[in-house]
Amino acid sequence: MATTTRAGAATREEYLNLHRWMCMAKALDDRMHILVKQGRAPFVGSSRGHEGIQVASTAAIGPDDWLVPHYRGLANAIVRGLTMKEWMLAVFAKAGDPLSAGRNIPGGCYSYRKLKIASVSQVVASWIPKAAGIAYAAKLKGEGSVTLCTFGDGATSQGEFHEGVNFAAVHRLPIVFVCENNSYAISVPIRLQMANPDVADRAAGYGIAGATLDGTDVPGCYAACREAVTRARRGKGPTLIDAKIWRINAHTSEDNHLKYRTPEEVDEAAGHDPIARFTGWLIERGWITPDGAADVQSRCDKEASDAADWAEEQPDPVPEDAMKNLFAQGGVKLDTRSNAHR
Ligand SMILES: Cc1ncc(C[n+]2csc(CCOP(=O)(O)OP(=O)(O)O)c2C)c(N)n1
Repeated sequence: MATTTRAGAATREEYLNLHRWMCMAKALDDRMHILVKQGRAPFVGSSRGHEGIQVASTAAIGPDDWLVPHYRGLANAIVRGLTMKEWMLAVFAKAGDPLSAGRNIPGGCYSYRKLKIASVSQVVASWIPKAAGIAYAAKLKGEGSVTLCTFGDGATSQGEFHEGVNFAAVHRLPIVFVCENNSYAISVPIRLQMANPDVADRAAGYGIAGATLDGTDVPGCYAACREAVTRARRGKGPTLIDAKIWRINAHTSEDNHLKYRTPEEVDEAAGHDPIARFTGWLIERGWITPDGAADVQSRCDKEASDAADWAEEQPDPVPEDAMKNLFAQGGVKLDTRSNAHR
């Protein structure tokens, strides 16, 4: 995890880590698209275009903090320590998949206790009140941890968004909400989703801090997220961040976005690739060369391809395990006395 040298600024080495994590996410994303076309994998919910805000926000929290990301959060999980092999075990629904033991569509629904990643769900916005609950528990227990909760612009139209953010605001919870605003909810453009496209404007209504960011600007996002995490950790309550980004691919591999986006718009989105922008920023500072950056990407591409070939050969779950890990085993003892948590 990155640590700051001064407020909001990371070191060269830490920025190079952010770059490598973004390249890892792109490599896995590209490889999954190939696997789907080859009929070897079922599905991709692409994170292309989201990588900048995802690595910046996740690097801003520490290993003891909680991550509650949305289903598009591949780069978030990579920053926490998810390996390419682990991800590919999930893509091929193998028995050793640490995310859902082969139970769910890739990246769609999972948790990973070891990496403190909780409650990824396909049910849009359902994880927002749960993230507030995790932050509430941390506050009651005096753990000192911060929760990072991410979601898309479409999720902000759900009741759960209001319930989760309002609860967090009232209880001044240590939580950072990040809207990865790609301006689409599948085919529904933002103008049909909300009359004010600036989600962070709603922060004032909840009495919390808000920030609107260019989500393709990695250093800017990192600085703003560090500030929000520091605010949360100091007991100053939640921040609602609106990071504007471009969805480079279709909603998922099941979606044909040319039914509702023009080819020109799709080209324009590709021109807002956060990896290209951040690579340019690193090159300008002399922190990486163009060849060095290309080398990082091609190494990641090879690792993703090798991870896929390896994962495909791993054992499938056995039928007898079909119900395993779906329900609590052996009963859970709850202490229901009021204030028992204190
Ligand atoms: C409660 C619920 N309603 C509808 C859906 C179908 N659905 C899946 S993803 C999605 C769009 C969500 O858009 P957004 O929150 O902006 O995130 P994005 O996928 O663009 O990152 C919808 C409507 C769902 N999964 N859950």
